[in-house]
Amino acid sequence: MLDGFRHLPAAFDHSAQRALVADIDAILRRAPWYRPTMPRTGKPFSVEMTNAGPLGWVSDREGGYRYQPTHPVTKEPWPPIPPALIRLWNEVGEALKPPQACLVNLYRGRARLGSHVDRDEADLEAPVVSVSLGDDAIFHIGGARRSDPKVRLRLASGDVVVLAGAARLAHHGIDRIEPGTSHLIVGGGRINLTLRHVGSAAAP
Ligand code: MD6
Ligand code: FE
Repeated sequence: MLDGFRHLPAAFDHSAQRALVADIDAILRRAPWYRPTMPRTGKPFSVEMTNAGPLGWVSDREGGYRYQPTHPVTKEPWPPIPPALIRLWNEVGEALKPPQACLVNLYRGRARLGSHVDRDEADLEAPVVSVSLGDDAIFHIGGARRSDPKVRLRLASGDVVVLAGAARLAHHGIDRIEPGTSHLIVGGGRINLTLRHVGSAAAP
């Protein structure tokens, strides 16, 4: 069931985590947090988001889930993906298909991310690679069907998750974060960086 799922605990040590937080601060100066809304209902996400890379993942009531080259509020291009994340991709991702989008998720308080499949990419073959920073999170992953049995695991700061093979289209999400388990992020909370190759149809 979880063929292609990899959890690499502590892939980034504390100083590498601090360097990633500095990279995120630089991204935020050009592409501030915004709160996406659900397609059709317009219900706000509990997670705030921004992106880096030629494309960014966005969602709103009118346009739904999609990739676009500009920030939905500032209308500016997304800043580049930090080199440390390109290196991570080249180590654990698909070297022939570069990462085109780095989604940055911020969880504070009771923020969560419901069970979903990452399938807004034109190319669903390349793996999806993520890095967790800050507070621990309870992550779940199941199978191709929403009703498939799920396993839960704790993602800590510096952990990397890879969804490849069969796990690429598995349902997964964040049940909750555990506030106060890390002091990495000023103001507390958790940041997850998700790297994706989007594919030709959506490329700029
Ligand atoms: C999160 N992660 O950890 C949400 N998706 O905050 C994801 O949705 C995710 O960690 C695809 C691959 C890895 C992930
Ligand atoms: Fe996901």
